[in-house]
Amino acid sequence: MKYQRSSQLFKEANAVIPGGVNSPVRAFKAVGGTPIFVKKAEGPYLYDEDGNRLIDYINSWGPMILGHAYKPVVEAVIDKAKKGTSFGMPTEIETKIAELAVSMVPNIDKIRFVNSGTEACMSAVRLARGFTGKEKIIKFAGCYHGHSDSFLIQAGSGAVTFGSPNSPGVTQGTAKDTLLAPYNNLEAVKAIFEANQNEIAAIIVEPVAGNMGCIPPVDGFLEGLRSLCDTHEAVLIFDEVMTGFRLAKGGVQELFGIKADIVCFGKVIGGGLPVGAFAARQEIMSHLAPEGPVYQAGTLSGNPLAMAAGHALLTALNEDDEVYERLAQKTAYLHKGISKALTTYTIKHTINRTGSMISIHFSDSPVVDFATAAHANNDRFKAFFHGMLDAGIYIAPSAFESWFITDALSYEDLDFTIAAVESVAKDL
Ligand code: KE4
Repeated sequence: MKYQRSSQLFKEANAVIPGGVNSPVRAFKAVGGTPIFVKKAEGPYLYDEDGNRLIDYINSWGPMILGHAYKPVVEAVIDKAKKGTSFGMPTEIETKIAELAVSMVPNIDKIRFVNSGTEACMSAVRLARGFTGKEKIIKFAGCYHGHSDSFLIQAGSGAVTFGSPNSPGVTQGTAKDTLLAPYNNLEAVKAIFEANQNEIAAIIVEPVAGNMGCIPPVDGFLEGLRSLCDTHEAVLIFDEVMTGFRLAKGGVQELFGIKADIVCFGKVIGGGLPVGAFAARQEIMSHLAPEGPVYQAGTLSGNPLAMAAGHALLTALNEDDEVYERLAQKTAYLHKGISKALTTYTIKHTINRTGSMISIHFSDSPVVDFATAAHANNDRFKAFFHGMLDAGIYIAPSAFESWFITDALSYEDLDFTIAAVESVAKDL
């Protein structure tokens, strides 16, 4: 059997870890089958415990933008580890990566490092509430900002509605302060502001969504959110955990020329180690402890190994003026090839793409929000996922995820992938 060792390891894991995984999406629940256990990875390739080589289009959900085991990152971590792994005291490397991040991203004066994207987004909302003195937040159905209670809120239907918890353990008290709108729907956001005059502390948004598949903002959407926040004195939080340092040096703020008030980071900023961060202009960050009253803390925040990994990766991205164009061109090439292959077999599909984020939806209508993403033929996606896996290609184990392209991919890898799509498409 092709995944015998992974199956055995999954059985052992299930005996001591809930669902056998430390993050649910890894369990393949959305696509069925046994999750793949990775033995090692290098460049664009994963090597699983059964000796299969897979071309990786997830790249740890974004961080591996220059490939797995990227030498400068590995060497930086080894070098740091020899000098101790954690002190709970300030170190110079934290300032170095902070200075670099602030130099790369517009509209931020200061940055606070934490240990995950969840922590970054959770802390950003608390800071926005502390800064504005208001309590409610607006998020978008289908956008994911981590597993903090305020974010695990699912509307009933797509229109403006009070949130209701979509996870046990989230209280009604929490849910009432999270209001939902459909992504790309400015009218719904306007209605929420009208119905909650002077109560909205912030909008938190994935400025290019990646948790419903990849969904770009429609023209005017981000500009409209900016204008509504200015009118209603609310904070605009860009959750750039996925897009930060991936879509451009300065992320979506640079790509679309829109100013956020607070920006959240994760994934790439840590070079594959546990790092999240949130950043803003001094007027807002001065409210954060110990400078200000909004409390936030973390034993391993600014961990020297994680900072060294992130600093090495951001340095490489910052010094290469062509990397983002190369990534965008490779993703466009993949898009064209996959679409041609699927069209050959008249497979209804739509492909969304921004920079090095891309997703395939088996739907003949545009995918612009959660409802249209959910409308796609996701049974067909399951068959596609397993066909690609058997062909040696690892794509997102869910239709509600984006793929993440790494610059380590060669055009031969892309052609191999396109050929695999063609071979799988004929049986879809
Ligand atoms: P983490 O806490 O998982 O580091 O980050 C949460 C988060 C926040 N914001 C955005 C836009 C995110 O995409 C994420 C996490 N992304 C998922 C992938 N869709 C992580 C994978 C997982 O949950 O295992």
